[in-house]
Amino acid sequence: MLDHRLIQIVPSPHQKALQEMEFYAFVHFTVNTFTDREWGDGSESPAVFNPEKLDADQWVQAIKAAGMKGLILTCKHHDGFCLWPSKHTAHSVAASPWKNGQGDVVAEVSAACRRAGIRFGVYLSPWDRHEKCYGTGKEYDDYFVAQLTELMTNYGDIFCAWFDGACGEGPNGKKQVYDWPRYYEVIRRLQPGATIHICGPDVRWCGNEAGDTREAEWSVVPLRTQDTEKIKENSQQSDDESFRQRRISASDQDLGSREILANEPDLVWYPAEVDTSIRPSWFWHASEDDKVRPLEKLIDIYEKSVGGNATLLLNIPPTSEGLFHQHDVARLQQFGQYLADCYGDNLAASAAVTASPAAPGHDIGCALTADESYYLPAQENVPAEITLAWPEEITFRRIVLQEQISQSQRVERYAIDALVNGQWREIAAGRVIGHKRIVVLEKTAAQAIRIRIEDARVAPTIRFIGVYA
Ligand code: FUL
Repeated sequence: MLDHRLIQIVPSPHQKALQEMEFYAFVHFTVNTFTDREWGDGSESPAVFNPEKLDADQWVQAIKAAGMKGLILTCKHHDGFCLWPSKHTAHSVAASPWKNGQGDVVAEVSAACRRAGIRFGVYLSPWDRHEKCYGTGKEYDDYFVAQLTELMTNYGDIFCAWFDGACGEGPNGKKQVYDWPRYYEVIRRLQPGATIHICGPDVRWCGNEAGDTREAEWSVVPLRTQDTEKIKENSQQSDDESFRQRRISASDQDLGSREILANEPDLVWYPAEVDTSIRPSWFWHASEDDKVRPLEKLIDIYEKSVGGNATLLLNIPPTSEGLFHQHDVARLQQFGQYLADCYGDNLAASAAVTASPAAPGHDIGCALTADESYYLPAQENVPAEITLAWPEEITFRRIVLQEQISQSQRVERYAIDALVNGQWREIAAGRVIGHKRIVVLEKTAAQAIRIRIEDARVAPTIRFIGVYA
């Protein structure tokens, strides 16, 4: 059954650009790095902050080697300590012994990113356990907006503002009602290309911090999952726990199937981001130097998130010296090598490819290039089929499919068959493709592969097909 209403919902240019980035780094760094804590309480002395060997180029080279395209720095975490010399507080690097108070971590990291062609983004915690005016309403909003303005003005192009929903008590025992629409306005005005994540309208939290992705991660969802008035309301009611955890929880498995969307009057493009750490914790703890997650686990997280229509935000915490630990660096290097080895050679390039008749200008050849062009069947009704055949049997372990999301998310069910000894056998099936689906298989030998789009909102777009050994 066709549904033209749903495909009216498409990403904004900055949402599309974010999904193209696919994989980017989180860097958790603050006084906690020196006090061995995960949440500072705001009473930490800036005197503890002294990363004597800080080398932002080392961080950036390590994340680049892993194939990441951006870096989001915790410019201020819940403890309120600012990694830049903010004019609006004394609780910052300016009061620390690091570089005799003359340093600016945000400047060093953003410059290193620029040098390496990596995009830079900021995490600024609304919850501030140090700032005295936290919980007073407009006074704190003014403070927060002033800090946001510094970050959005003084550090070049920013690709993302990441807002955590945690909303606990300030040093005065009070809780703040965040003025989200006001915060968003600052970002839209000063960095119109930036996406606003989590407590924001552009990118939604996947619902867990373990690295898990839903099997069907839809990008078109009901407006209620990101309505800003709701966000305000909820933050007023929230207890210690972050309200975002209640809004979209890991147990809400279906956020956007056609059944869910059927009676929703207002829909939005709101894609998922999976955030997780390379270690058990977000901040560095010497006790976790031998607990860097195994390569196999990282591959699994990557293939389910990036390959499951979500972006992947992987945290790597610098040590108290201001460097990524050698174990993390080695893992990132291995991971980049895996990506290059696994996805370097597309076997689809040597296949004879046929497909259901195409709409003019959208023949199947469009799905074999890495550009924006896409295959579009002439007929609106599914099923549509694409067959790739090789002169000799090939072996493969991964199949990559992409829709052209500028045309919305259309595919609702797909299946893949392999031709083995003259017989077609179904080897995979699923629901969502979206920006990217990575189908992970046992090593399979076949002479041909057939991709069947069995259900779609309207004629499906296929932007890319990859087959990898
Ligand atoms: C959470 C925070 O409380 C953690 O410390 C961390 O920053 C994580 C990414 O978000 O809500």
